Amino acid sequence: MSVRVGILGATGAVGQRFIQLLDDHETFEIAALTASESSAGETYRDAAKWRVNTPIPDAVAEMTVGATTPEAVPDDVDLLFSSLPSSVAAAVEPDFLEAGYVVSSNSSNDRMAPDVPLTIPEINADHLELIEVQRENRGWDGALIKNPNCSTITMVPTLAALDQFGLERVSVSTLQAVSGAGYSGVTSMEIIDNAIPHIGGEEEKMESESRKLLGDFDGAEVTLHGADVTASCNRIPTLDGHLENVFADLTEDPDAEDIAAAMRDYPGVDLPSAPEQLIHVFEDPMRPQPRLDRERGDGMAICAGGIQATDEGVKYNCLAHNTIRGAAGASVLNGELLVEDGWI
Ligand code: 11C
Repeated sequence: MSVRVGILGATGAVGQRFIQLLDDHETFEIAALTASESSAGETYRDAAKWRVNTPIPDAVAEMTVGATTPEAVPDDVDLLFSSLPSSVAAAVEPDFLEAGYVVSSNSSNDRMAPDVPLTIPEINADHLELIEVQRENRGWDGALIKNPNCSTITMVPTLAALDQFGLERVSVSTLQAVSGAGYSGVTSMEIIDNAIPHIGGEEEKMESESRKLLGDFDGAEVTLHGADVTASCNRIPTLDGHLENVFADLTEDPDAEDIAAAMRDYPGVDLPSAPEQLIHVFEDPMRPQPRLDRERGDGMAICAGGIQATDEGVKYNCLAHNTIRGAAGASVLNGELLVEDGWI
């Protein structure tokens, strides 16, 4: 089966990752690219200012970029991936949904809307059924599905593995790569020999999105998970890969080996972009490290290490590639889930 897809916001940092990940994809064929008005009409090669570390795929380089409107996207496109800035996405995604498109979006608007599935296929694929509620509420033929913020995706699979021990409270402190800020944000050169102890809105996203992802869905609504989640988010001069230090209180008292086994054994899913092993657990206390470990599972795996069970709770580190597993790869995986579950 071949599904024709479009990318909204194709020239940005995440848009470029979409193009890289969709090159030679077994199901998806890129059929439309959109960007801001100023790029519309240009070839993708001219519009993109390509910065990904593989060449622009030939099939895409000479495609003409369209404006980000439903009229600019061919009718036979079945699925749109969105990496628009959230303020733009909030304004234009509804136009595409009203026009009947299914949109798998990385943009942060609407992630916490009660009728929008916020999904990581390995964690809460069942939440996709919220699309029925969404269509009834909003009256559109299309469907909107979101993936979470990259720092949330890095941590939540490890929390899902711990939940069998009774997850009560989570504190996390992040060390986030500069690529999370996009090309127009903080650059690596600007923060060399430095760290920035604040990322606007990031802490709130981690705190709320985690609880929605881990929440129970009864067919009509998601009840947020009862654990308290508190986050402190920091930018460091790493290019790609968010590293996070997690402290978790559990009702039970598993030892470090029980915790490692729970993470290692946490099941993956059978989708084309899913890693065979979702969580890689390291015993070497010097790992995971962004530069050494972010490409595991083609950038789609989660890494964990430094696991210690103490009287005060459990502590460990986790890591994921923020623009692959944490952004474009997450949306592609959700697109694959939409196909697998028959929504496309
Ligand atoms: C960062 N996590 O590293 C942000 C970037 O909500 O998808 C992604 C923001 C989002 O700055």
